[in-house]
Amino acid sequence: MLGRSHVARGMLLCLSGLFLSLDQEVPLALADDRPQWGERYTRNMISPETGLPESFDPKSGRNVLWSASLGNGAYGSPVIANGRVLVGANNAEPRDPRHQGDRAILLCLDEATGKLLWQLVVPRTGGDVYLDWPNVSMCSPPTVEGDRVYTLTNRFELVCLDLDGQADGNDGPYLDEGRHMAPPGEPPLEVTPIDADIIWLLDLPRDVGIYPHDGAHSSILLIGRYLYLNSCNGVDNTHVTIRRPDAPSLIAVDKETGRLVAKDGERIGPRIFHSTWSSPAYGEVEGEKRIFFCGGDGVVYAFLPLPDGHPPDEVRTLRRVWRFDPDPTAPKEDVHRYHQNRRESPSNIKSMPVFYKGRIYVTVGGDIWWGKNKAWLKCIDAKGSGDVTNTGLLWDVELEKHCCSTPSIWKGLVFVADCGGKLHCVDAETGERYWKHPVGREVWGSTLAADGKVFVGALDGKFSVFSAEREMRQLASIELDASMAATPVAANGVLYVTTLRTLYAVAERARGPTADAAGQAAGGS
Ligand SMILES: [Ca+2]
Repeated sequence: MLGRSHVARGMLLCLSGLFLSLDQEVPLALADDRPQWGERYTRNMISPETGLPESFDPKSGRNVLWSASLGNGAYGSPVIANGRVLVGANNAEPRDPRHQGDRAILLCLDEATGKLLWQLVVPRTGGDVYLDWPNVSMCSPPTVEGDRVYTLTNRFELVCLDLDGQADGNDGPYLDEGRHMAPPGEPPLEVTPIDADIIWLLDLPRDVGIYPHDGAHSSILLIGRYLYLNSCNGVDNTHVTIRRPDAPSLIAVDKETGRLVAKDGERIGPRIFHSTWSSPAYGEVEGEKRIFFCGGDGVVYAFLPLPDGHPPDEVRTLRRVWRFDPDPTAPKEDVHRYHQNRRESPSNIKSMPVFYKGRIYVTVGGDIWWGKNKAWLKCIDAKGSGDVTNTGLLWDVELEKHCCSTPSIWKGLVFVADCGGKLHCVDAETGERYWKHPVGREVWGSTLAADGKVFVGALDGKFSVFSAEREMRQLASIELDASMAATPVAANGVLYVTTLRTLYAVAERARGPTADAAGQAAGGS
């Protein structure tokens, strides 16, 4: 790993023209890939990368290594592994003339240059927009292990892809890529080296029996042989009916075969207020392994992971260890009666739980579209068993208004943004609030804490950088070309900033091409 990172880093630094001075300043052991969303297992939105810039300027190219056009609807965060950057895009500017019209796309770019290597192009489901939003990018940040990429497409297909794409041939068992990338009713397309290579595919609506709602969004947790993911089961387009109340909310799939091997038995379905958006985390509590999962009912659950070794023959039920209801006085029955009620409603959880020093940090509150405004950051004891609603809460802090953000816990401080456009700094031990500060109109992504800084992008296109300290100190505020709904990501000494239109690779003292030139290199022709 270090050797490859060293090579990738060397290439990047050569491009920046500063390989000597930076190499001396930055310990190589800290530069590494970021092969999933958030820190591995814990989901903490931090990074050990160093030497990240305080600011950058897309117009002059200052501190911009390269940038890539993502179309005009990019909501997903990038992942970086084995010299590639994987990021969602749409087809507003077709990269392959065979694909015209609306598609959800996953781009695989070269880490050093941002040039396109291959793309997964997926036609829309069509019909009901609540099953697959028009013009929205592929939203799920993939999880990469070795040369395998695991992700959820806009059609709620769990796929395993070859990181090398079709360049080294079409690996099976799945060999129907030509049909997969053609819209329904149209003949299969020829598979070319620029196309993704699907290894296997599990269709969650067809094979697992879910009825999804809104954009497919899952960041897969990979532990040993098993993929754990939220199912995206939710309401239908009436917003008051759950069509598949018995469908699972959390599933486990064999990464080798794509076979469903386990699902939860909590029957969360009838209590899902909107959809199942939160991806699971993992941690060990006093030597006991736990998967932490937030259901669409706004409840935090701890499950036992499957034992290591050969996958079970049957589909098992995941054993629940505890449940914690972070909003116990909110409505629990007939929850859809509270649809559009901005004062009284169930809470839901639109972010990931973060495991840190034996505790779970989670943001919870009213639904951003249809529920009450109230929202909190809550800190829960990760130990215990049974219903720990009355015993598990360590502290909570009220946020401004709704929250979609996963916290960053950095040197004893929690940083979290909210939909009221505020960034909060809270003591991780006690919950004491040190400061809050406006960062834009509304934040849908999460913060990144790294290199002593906190980075956050807002829906109004404002990108802010703060010092990760108890005292509020803003280092930069940058106006970008479009809204930001993704989370800043750092890997191999580079900061990645994603707007709805552009992915910027940002590195200290880099002097790359301007956004327009790089966008053509990555996405044009
Ligand atoms: Ca291949």
